[in-house]
Amino acid sequence: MKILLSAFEPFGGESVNPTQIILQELPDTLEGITLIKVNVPVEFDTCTETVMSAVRRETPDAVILLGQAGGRDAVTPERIGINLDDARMADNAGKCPKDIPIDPEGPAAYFSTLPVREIAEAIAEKGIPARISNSAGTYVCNHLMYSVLHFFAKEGREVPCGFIHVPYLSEQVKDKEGVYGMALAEMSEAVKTAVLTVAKKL
Ligand code: PCA
Repeated sequence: MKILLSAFEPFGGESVNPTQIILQELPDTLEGITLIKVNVPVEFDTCTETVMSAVRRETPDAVILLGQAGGRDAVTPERIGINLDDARMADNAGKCPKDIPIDPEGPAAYFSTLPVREIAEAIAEKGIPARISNSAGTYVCNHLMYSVLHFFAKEGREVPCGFIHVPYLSEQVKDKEGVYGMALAEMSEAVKTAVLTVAKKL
């Protein structure tokens, strides 16, 4: 069994993105599951193709996309990706779309095809803060979630796919008063738990 995991590069003035560090920490094989790790630029125009070319090459059994949602206080499997780009700040290529549909012909939204309830509960059972999120935002993470789900839907492929946001790492909030940070060990455990929860259902 193969599960593709994607991480984003740092953005928004941060020098790290916790998702990249999580992927570096995770083994290449987890309880017999091969983990395919993909590093994705924080760019509206290139993120989807980066993931889809890895999907075509590796034909994974499931796809788990990861991103940072600084300011959240839990690991949050996303329930829904919407057909909208509306950036508050430029992406890493300098692009700042406002009120633009991702695909004018596409449906308004896609639900995650990952078991989001089971993932959130399994992570919370380990004592790590986790809950379902009902909005992945309107920035690059939502763009990637919507676009990859759209590809699978158009191709009629039933590959479970979805997005999980993680908070800032503890190290990232040292200079941010009152902002939640999570230890790397907890985040890695959360992502491992998500992988095993998804794998159990395949
Ligand atoms: N988080 C951003 C984009 C990259 C990332 O890690 C987002 O939530 O859209």
